[in-house]
Amino acid sequence: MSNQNERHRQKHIQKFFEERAQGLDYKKQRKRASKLRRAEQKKSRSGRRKVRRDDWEGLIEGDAPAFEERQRPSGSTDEWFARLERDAAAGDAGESTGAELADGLVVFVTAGACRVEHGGERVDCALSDDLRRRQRSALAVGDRVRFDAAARRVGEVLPRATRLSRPDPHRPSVERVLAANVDLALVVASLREPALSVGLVERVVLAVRRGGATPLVCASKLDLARDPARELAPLAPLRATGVEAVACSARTGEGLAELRARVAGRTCVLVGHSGVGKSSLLNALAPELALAVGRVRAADGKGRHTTTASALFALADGTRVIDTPGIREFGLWRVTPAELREAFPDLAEHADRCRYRDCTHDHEPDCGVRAAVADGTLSAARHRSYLRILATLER
Ligand SMILES: Nc1nc2c(ncn2[C@@H]2O[C@H](COP(=O)(O)OP(=O)(O)OP(=O)(O)O)[C@@H](O)[C@H]2O)c(=O)[nH]1
Ligand SMILES: [Mg+2]
Ligand SMILES: [Zn+2]
Repeated sequence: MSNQNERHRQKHIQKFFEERAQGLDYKKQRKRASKLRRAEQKKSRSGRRKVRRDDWEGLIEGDAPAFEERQRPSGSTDEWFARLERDAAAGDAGESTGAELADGLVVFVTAGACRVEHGGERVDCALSDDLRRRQRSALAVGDRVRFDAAARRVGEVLPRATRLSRPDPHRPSVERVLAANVDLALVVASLREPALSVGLVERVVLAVRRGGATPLVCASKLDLARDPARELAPLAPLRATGVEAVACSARTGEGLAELRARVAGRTCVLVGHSGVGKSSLLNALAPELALAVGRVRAADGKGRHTTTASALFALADGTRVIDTPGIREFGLWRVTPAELREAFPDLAEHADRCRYRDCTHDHEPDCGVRAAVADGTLSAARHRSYLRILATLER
C-alpha cells in the first residue's frame, strides 16, 4: 500500500472513531460504512485484497438491523486460488516493522481496527487479516492484546479470564463477545421507563456467570418508583439465589455510594436494554466523561439506542467501566439445559420429587417442580421464566 493510501485510510479510521465516540446515529453509521466499503472496493480493483462484507458488519453493534446476510462469494476455483495468493501477498509480514510487540488493553473496537491503551497512551491500530475475519468473536473491548505500536497493528489477542457473550443477533451461529476480562457485570434494569424486564435480567445473569464474571443487578431510576419495595419484588427470587442487587438513581444519587463501593478498583461492564440509564449511571460515577444520554420515547417508554458502540473508560481511582449499546434481546450462547437448571436452584430444590432424574419440569408426568407451583411453595413466575429460557436453548 502506498504511503498516501495508508495515510488516507488512517484518516478514515480516525474520523470513524471520533464520530462513533460521539454516538453518531445508526443511519449515519451505515452511510459511512458503505462509503468506506466503496473506497475499499475501489482499492481492491486496483489489486488489493477484496473486501468482505464481514469486515463492515462489525460496524453495527447492539441490535440495530444488520446488512442483509452475506451470500457465498461467486467465482471459479482459479479465482479463489488467485485471491488466496493475493491475500498472502498482502499479509501482515510486509507491513510490520518487526519491532517488539507491546501489551495493550482494547478500549474501543470498530470494523478492522481498534483503539489500544498502553502506558497511558491510546493508539489506533489495524487488525491482522485473520483477526479481521473473526473479529466479532476474537476481539472485544476489554481484551488484552500484543501489538506493534510503531506499525499500529494488533498481532495477537491474549487468552481471556472472563467473557460476556451472546449469539450474534443476525447470525446466531457466531459468538459475539460483548466484553472481555471483566470482573463484574452491572446488569442494569430500570424500575420504570422502560418497565422492569426480569426475563432479560435472568438471561444476562446466566450469561455473565457462564462467562466467569460476577453479576450485580442494578435496579435503576429508583426515583421513579412509587412503592420501591413492591416494585423491586420481581427481583427477589433472583436475589434469593445469591445474585446481589443494588437499587439506585442517577438522578437523585440514591444508592450511588453503594454502587461506587462495589465497582471500586474493578473492571466492569454495563449491560441492559436501551434507555435503562447505563450511560447516565456512568456519568454519575464519573461526571467528567460527559457521555451522551438519550430520552426514552414517550409512546412506548423505550430507549433510542443512544450509545452505539462499546467503549472502556478508566475512572480516576483506576476503576474501569465498559459502557455498551442497549440490547433488545439476549440470546444465550451455548448454555445447556443442565446449566440452566443449576441457575435456578430454587426450582432444583423440588426436583427430587420428580419421577424422572432428567426431568425438564416442562411436560413430564409427576414433576415435583410443577407440583410445588401448584401448591404455592414455588413462584409460578420463576417456573415460567425458567421455561421461557429453556424453550430458547439449543437442545
Ligand atoms: N428519572 C430518571 N431518569 C433517568 C435516570 N437515569 C437515566 N435517566 C434517563 O433515562 C434516559 C436514558 O438514559 P441513558 O443513560 O441514555 O440510557 P442508556 O441505558 O445508556 O441507553 P442506550 O445508550 O440507548 O443503551 C435519559 O433521558 C436519562 O435522563 C434516573 O436515575 N432517573
Ligand atoms: Mg447509553
Ligand atoms: Zn420435574
